[in-house]
Amino acid sequence: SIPENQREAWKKYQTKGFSTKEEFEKGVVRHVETTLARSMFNCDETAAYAAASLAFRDRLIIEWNRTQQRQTFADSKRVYYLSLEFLMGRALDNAMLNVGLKNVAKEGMSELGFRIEDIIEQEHDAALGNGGLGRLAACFLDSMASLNYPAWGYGLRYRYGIFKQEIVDGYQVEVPDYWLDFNPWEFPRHDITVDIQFYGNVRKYQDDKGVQTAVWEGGEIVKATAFDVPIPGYSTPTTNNLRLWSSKAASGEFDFQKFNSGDYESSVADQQRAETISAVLYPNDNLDRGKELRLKQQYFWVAASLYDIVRRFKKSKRAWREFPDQVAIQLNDTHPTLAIVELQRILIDLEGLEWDEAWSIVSQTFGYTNHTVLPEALEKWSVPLFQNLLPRHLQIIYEINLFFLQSVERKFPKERDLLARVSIIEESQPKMVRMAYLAIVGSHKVNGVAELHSDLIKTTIFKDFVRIFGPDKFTNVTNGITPRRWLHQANPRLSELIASKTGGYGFLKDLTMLNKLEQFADDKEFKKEWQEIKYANKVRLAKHIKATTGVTVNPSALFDIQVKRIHEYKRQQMNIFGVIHRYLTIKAMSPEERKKLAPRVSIFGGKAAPGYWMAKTIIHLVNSVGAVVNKDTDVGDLLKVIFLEDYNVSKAETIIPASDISEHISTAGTEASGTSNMKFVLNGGLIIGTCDGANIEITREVGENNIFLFGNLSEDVDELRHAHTYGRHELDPSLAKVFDSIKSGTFGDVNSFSALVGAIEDHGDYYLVSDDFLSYIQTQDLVDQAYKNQDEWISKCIISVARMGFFSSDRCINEYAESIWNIEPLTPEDGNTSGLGK
Ligand code: 73E
Repeated sequence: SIPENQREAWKKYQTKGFSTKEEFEKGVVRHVETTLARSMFNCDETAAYAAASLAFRDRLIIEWNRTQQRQTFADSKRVYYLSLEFLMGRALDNAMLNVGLKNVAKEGMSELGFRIEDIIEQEHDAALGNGGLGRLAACFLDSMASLNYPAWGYGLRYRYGIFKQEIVDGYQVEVPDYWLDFNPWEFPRHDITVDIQFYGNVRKYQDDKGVQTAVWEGGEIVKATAFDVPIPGYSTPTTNNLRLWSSKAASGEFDFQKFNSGDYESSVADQQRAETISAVLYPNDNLDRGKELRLKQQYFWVAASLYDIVRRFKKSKRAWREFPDQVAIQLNDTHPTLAIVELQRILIDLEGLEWDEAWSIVSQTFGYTNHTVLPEALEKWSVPLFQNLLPRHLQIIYEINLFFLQSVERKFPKERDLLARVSIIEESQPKMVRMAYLAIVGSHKVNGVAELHSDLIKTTIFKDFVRIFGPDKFTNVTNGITPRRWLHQANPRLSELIASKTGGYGFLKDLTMLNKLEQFADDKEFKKEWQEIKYANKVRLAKHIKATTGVTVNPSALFDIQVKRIHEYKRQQMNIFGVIHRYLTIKAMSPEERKKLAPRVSIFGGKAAPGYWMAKTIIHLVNSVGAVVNKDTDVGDLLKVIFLEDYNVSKAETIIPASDISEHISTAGTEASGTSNMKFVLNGGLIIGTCDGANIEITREVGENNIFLFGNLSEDVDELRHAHTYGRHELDPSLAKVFDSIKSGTFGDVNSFSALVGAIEDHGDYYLVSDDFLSYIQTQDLVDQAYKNQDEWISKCIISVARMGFFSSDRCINEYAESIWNIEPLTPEDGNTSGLGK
């Protein structure tokens, strides 16, 4: 309804994004001179990064606006991905590559006197996540945009992301990650706010017709403000939105009443308490600690997101029953499960729907992804805590549970044990709300993240629910990774080589095209180039190692890498025990024998949760072993042990392309999927691993000859643990020798590591380190043998990469879209933006 003449004026002055080098440079200089108030005389690399990012941001936001308009106009179904974690890493390189203007930017920056690599390095990682779960969410955003799905991410705008890890005297020290000093990638939406209520009471009353209504009153209000982050798709104009919520006291900067009455301190305290909600990411991976502030974060984020989603739906003036045709909401683990309760509350308390009608809408809308079977990670909230913070929600949970248990009783009369087992409320002291059960009951689909994991949840933790709801409610969607970041961006030379043999960069949109590489597995020239690229990547990592640890490593040695969060179930302790075993073996050899050995660099990296002592002890042991081994002249280049400080997304982009072998050695049945396993293989590294998570599917794809599998199977784990408990547990002899060396003080203070050794020797060896140790070191010997035959090794690597097409997160998102969300892509008519594909 805008008059024609006004339309014309708008059109005439419409902002256009740059597409040439000249336009880019113009944008950069303008930002340096106006936005940053600098000039060519004081434009350092930080300022150049800022200006280049702002130039790209200008471009992104134009496509972002168009995408949002297009999606609003089409009015088709959207998916909302709710995740407490989005581990995005850096945005500039990704934006340049996705819009196809990296070369333009490179040349432009060069003319202005900067190297693009140095500019990229200026960016601070957006580290709003712990590990695999958060990075998966980030890969999904990239795929959803690249495939043109109308999709939004919703999360929290933490002021502090995951802590920075420093290693001081071999110990982990945590340093706060304040990342918001300068963040050009977010758009504050001070006009988009939602008031979120906490605490208070519920008053029930009956109206004239005898209808009962519940009113949630009192308590306190916190304001949520939206910050939008544009998510550019690869080689498409689609630019989706990631909306992050930030918390603030509702009454503005100060409570003026308190202020005027002289109570300045308490008015500031209120303010700070509200801001605490979005202040910090909980640094626990695969662990639930049940802290009230965490529940506050969850409700704050879920309530703001749902308000936003419902507001958007209501604009369409459709009937409520159409809600599930317009909206799909995916719950990334149980962290957003309150969304189920909140939508039910909105529908019955605020919109006046009947319970059953509301519940049918709710349960058709949600899908729940489970990411773990570890008991310590399954979320439970104490009922008293819930009652205090969210009194109305607790009532609704009780009602949901009542109706659910009634339906179970109808279906399975006389199975009283079953009712207790599946109740959303655990009858413990205090009572607990079981979030996974609530998520299952309130969703239409539940999925695991790799085949083994999806089978395990059906036969163990959610077995009863399969009987109740039938097997079709439970499904598998094997995880994937975005090849844009994890191949094209992290390993540009390999990407270019692949493009030269597969007919261009099409494989970045359809990763199965990698299969064209298989015909070059024996091509001499191709293999030489392949090897040169791997070597160059190793040289780059060796430089990083030298610069950060002072240790010189030989790039021709076998690089053996394990980088991931430190956790007993991931068994970094087994890796370092294996390294000690290798060290002892070398020490016992004659100089002649040593000459036959394959030199190796054992590289570790990863953060321990600040309160996880055993994980911190593992880090300390790795560093202590490194300190001894790296200066031992008997050993020299044959073995180096490195701990890389502060493993994060941007470091992963340097580390992963440099691996020869990487370790994915969790106790069978504990790692739901793993995703770095996929990244390593995609970058031409082989893996040593257990039959766990996605390793199994990787083996199926690449073939058993191209992977080093070892260890007990998940079906044997229970029995082995049982045997340990009843004393039938003999320590593996080679492991016993390793323990002897630790106990004799070879690696420093004996007491430091007694808990680590004790967990295996005396406390049941829950993660079966001793049971798998022999098989592990034998398989490592096979790795050594295989690596000596470089020609065959490279062929294995090429064949493996050629067969990795399945593990693209694009495949994964298409599966979600089809089998869970029921949404279609919305392809932009103009198909392509200028400059793409370059
Ligand atoms: O196996 C990984 C999986 O690849 C799993 O451990 C991880 O999710 C990845 C993506 O599917 C995961 N993280 C968590 N649970 N599973 C978790 C739990 C609580 C807090 C933070 C993270």
